[in-house]
Amino acid sequence: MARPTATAHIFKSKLPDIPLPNNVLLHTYCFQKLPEIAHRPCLIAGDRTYSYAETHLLSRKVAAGMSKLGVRKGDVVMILLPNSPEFIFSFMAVSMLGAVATSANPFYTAAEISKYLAACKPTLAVTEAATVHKLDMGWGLKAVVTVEEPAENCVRFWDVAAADEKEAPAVEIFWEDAVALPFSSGTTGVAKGVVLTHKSLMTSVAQMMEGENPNLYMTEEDVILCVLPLFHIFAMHCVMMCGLRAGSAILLIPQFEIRALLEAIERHRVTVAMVVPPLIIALTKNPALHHYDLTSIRFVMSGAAPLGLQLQEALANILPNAIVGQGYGMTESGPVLSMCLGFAKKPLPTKVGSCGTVVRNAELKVIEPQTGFSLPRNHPGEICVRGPQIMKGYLNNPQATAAMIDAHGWLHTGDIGYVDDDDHIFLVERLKELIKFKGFQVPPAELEDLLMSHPSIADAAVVPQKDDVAGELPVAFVVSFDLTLTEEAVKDFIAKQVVFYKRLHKVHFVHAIPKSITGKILRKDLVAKIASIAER
Ligand code: 4UV
Repeated sequence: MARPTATAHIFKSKLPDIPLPNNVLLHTYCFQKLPEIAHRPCLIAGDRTYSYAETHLLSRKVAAGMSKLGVRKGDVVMILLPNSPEFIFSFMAVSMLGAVATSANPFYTAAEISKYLAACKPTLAVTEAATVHKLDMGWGLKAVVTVEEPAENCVRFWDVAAADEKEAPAVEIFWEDAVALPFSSGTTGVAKGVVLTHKSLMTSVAQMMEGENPNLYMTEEDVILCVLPLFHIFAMHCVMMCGLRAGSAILLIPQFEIRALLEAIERHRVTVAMVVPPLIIALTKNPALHHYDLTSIRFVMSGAAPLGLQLQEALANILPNAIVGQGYGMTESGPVLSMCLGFAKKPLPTKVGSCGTVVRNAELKVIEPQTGFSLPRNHPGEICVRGPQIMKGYLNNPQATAAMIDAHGWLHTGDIGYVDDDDHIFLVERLKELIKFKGFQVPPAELEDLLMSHPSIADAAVVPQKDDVAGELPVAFVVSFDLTLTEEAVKDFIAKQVVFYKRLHKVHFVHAIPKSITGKILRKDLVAKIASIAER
């Protein structure tokens, strides 16, 4: 094999670059086909279907109503909802107001939500009555909107949505203005607000949907499954934004229950499914699968976590008429880095295990982590991406932004992968700290901070342990001089403070945490230790 040199090896999509729309705001772009599709189904939620005309009108009404509640250009609105029409109306309304939508898991604990509130100080929150008690009003919330009957001192969503759409203020919004603020821990540290602008998100949708041969071909005939949470960038982008742009119907599933899901797929003749690998495991292992007609599905896109070869093949066998492929995304990269070309209008050959090729109108390189040299084909290294779609930066954190996006505009993903002779991208491992439980982010630094706040814990490190179902599980190594401290007590201490998927699976008591001379936790050593324990 050729030795890496200082030459820049830059990889592009197999699809040609195309002129992308310029200066179009995200909501305008998503609803641009409205005149042609006004009466087509847009959102399906239980027995209620909203047409495109209704969805657009309700988004405008909610914008007018939010403005009456004091939301101004640049303000942050927190959406803390399960998958629902109200999530989408709120998001689009915020975009129309030139405000910024931040979203988080409604199952988060009050302490987790408070961290987000403290970081971005939203003006308004839209949530469920059962979640209101988790909102600390001390961070400057002017009002809380609830989707059902209002909790005390809250406003009813449908009263907000009753506003006269003509009263929504005319605001001057620029392409470079922020529109979404999802949180991500990136390559290191705790979760940070990721500033995504109209430009980044509109471009990212356009990279999927534009051109003679769109990379992600979906039309108004499609019914897209929305079972992944809209508060995470994958569904927010690929289902909500791309789905609206395509004029497809979006089938909203608020919570995962396998039989109800299968029934919904059959009943609504779902054609496109965006999923994460654990969901594929749940589907393929469930004997009930064979009682449902799933033949309407024409493609399944897996993302957010590695999809094993056997699993991909198992699903392909169950759905012989469907293309099963992967998308590779990251909140900070705006979000899509690469996409399976089997989803294109005129599909190109795909390879099992590949995440497709880099999106069009963008560049990708693979670098040697130690030297930063760009590597040729077939050499694994850190994947970097550059293009108009990547984030503007982390909210109020220039240092973390500079660590992620270098002076030449390359975003360093912290993922190790390579590009093969046919431009296909294969991910090999994760260089960064991040743990992914069923595609959900579990930032080790957050759990380490919590562990260190325990009076009997002197030092701690959290690393991933491989798991067939969840992908990875968080496991802690703890130094404690209190010999009475038990594994259960440490687990309980964390469980009380975090959402279910951040709970510790195992706690190992050790004499010291291995660290480099600069004090960095030697995570690879701990991961190796877990593997050796598992082998015993
Ligand atoms: O920041 P985040 O939580 O973001 C995501 C976003 C996923 C996608 C996937 C396809 C899309 O089309 C899309 O819009 C969004 O998960 O986590 C980013 C990290 O998740 C891992 C990788 O380590 C990223 O840096 N990851 C994401 N996709 C894959 C993956 C994949 N297909 N295979 C393996 N790991």
